[in-house]
Amino acid sequence: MRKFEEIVILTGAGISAESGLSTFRDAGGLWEKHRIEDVATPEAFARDPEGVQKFYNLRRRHLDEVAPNAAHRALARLEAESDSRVTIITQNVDDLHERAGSRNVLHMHGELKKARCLECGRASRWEDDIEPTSACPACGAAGRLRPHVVWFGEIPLELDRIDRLLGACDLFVSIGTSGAVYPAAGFVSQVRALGRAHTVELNLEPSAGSHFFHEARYGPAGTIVPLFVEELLTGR
Ligand code: BJW
Repeated sequence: MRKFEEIVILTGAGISAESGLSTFRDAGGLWEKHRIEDVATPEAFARDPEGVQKFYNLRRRHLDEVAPNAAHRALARLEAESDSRVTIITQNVDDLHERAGSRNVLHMHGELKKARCLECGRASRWEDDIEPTSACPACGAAGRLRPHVVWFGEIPLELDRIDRLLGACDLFVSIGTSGAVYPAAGFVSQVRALGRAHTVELNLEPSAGSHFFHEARYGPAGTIVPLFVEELLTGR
């Protein structure tokens, strides 16, 4: 294994599956039980704010019942022990990377444990249910909080930083994502177009963009991610 200086890791729902969080598009996933149009668009929130809050309140509560798995812990170990700069770009709204010890994490689709105020625009830490009368910790406005997540048709977060990271990396690793949702699904081709980074897919099965990667390993993240991290750290 060659030595890398700037490692960028894109993660998706598959990395949290073995912790007990549902993915979206697998059999039994969230989009089998809920229609995207009912829970994951700004129009759904405008039409049925209570139904949408309920969907996210339940998922926020569920976070307290799960724990990081071996894949999250391996990525935290990589950041702590490697000489390379390691950045995780996660599409996940859970906090399992942080709870495993990762520090350099960008949440491009937001965070379940934050609420955003429609009045002042600030995102504040939020542990409990968002109620119809909940007040914004920043400006005090009542009944104006929404989940701090990125719905379909909204612009993902941190895109300028992500663009710079993709341009600078010499290793790009994609873990546990189906490659169905843009712009994240296009990151690997963006990196490949620059021609300087090695690209690796770690997933249960080939993703929609699997042919873009130089290398792929398939299996449960809790098994294949620790092995891959061990290779990176030992150079073997
Ligand atoms: C395992 C495993 C194990 C299982 N181990 N692996 C037509 C063409 C192109 C684009 C568009 C289009 N029409 C519309 C668009 C844009 C749209 C889009 O991409 N739609 C597609 C459906 C086509 N995108 C957007 O709207 C985005 N915004 C946007 O484009 O803005 C415009 C803009 C962009 C850039 C610059 C300027 C302007 C916003 C997308 C927001 C996505 N939001 C969600 C919900 C977030 C909140 C929430 O959690 O509820 O984000 S949708 C959902 O999908 C969630 C996820 O982050 C995202 C990706 O899912 P992910 O993580 O890949 O999960 P799965 O379930 O799909 O896959 C899991 C994988 O894990 C599978 O491969 C399994 O095999 C694997 N796995 N167990 C390892 N143990």
